[in-house]
Amino acid sequence: MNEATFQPRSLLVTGGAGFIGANFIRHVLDTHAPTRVINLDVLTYAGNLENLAEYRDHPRHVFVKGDIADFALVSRLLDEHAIDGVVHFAAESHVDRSIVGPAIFVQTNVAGTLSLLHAAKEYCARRTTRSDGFRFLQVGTDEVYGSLGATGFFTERTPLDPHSPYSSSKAAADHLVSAYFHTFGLPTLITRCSNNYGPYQFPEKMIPLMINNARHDKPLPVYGDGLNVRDWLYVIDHCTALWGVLTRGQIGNVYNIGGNNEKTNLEVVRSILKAIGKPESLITYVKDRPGHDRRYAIDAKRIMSELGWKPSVTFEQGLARTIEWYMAQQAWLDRVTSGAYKNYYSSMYENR
Ligand code: NAD
Ligand code: TDX
Repeated sequence: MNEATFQPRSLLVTGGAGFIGANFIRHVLDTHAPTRVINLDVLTYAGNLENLAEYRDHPRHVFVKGDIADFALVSRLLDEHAIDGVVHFAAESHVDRSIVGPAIFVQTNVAGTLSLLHAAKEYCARRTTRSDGFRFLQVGTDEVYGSLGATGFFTERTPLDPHSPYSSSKAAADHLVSAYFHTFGLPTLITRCSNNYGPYQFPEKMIPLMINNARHDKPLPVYGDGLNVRDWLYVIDHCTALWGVLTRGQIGNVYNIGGNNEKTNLEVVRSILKAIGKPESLITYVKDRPGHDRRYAIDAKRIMSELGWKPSVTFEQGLARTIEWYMAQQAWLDRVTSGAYKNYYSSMYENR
């Protein structure tokens, strides 16, 4: 691996109460002292501070409930905490929800990202310690590239061709990030990662949903013929890749991140049933997702060769770990599915 070129002292992490953001914050607090984390999250249905329960009083973690589109709040946080890096996870992230209600995806993923970029640009202009460096890392998705046939891979040069309201809003956000780099010189980086799985993922996404249904002997709803392919990456491997890009990536670049773990949805669902000891008769084919992308596959050569990153676990190891985690954390799953998790902020954070 290359030597680190940038060591952030104070990061603004947006969307840190969500799935990947929470895993990233845990990873940074555990392994990257002395970096401090200011966690800005508005706590939509997907934000769950229980994901960071053991870190509530961590001396290097500050949680702020607020919206990325609140320009005044973001500007104040940047100044007050002398932020030298923004890691931008906050988003509406579920494709099915974007089909039912696209407007919030444009509001959060496009307008929210624009507001955040503008606050970062203005902050950089008034900073006195500019020589210390600054990074804005946009956490993007491979879905912006569209859908593949039976062969081929997405490279960083693949033209963007998003198909869902979700991926279109993420593509628009990536373009805005690029515009702020080219037009205003904001030091930006963009990553585009394949499907993540692991602890703390909201059980609307396929893997935790199937685990949760299987443990209750409920039908496992497989869209269409179940032969759509996703390229799965264990969430901790995404986090190590993000840290690598943040600290050693070349400003202005895009980095694809992927695990070379292509699986059909049916293969994944069968593996889950086998691991939990439930019958395949639970598999239920349901109406396909409109505009359902057939196949994603990432060419991650750039991050591997430039930054020396590689995944630490195979899909089989990661899935076994994930299933074990969900089976051991059934109380977490129950509080999410019952909605009780929504009271966590008011009971644990307000009136402290
Ligand atoms: P998630 O839905 O679990 O979490 C999103 C978080 O953002 C939540 O905590 C939510 O409360 C917060 N948020 C939403 N709107 C906000 C706003 N206006 N202001 C502040 N906070 C807000 O999402 P995730 O799966 O953790 O994904 C995180 C990021 O990674 C997203 O940008 C997503 O596009 C990207 N990504 C996800 C995957 C994946 O497989 N999950 C893969 C590649 C990229
Ligand atoms: O009930 C289901 N049945 C099913 O067959 C669900 C929820 C999904 N699926 C299929 C659709 C997809 O082919 O499983 C696959 C994975 O679906 P999701 O978990 O919804 O993920 P996907 O749509 O691929 O998008 C995810 O990966 C890229 C994340 O939600 C995005 O935020 C990320 O950018």
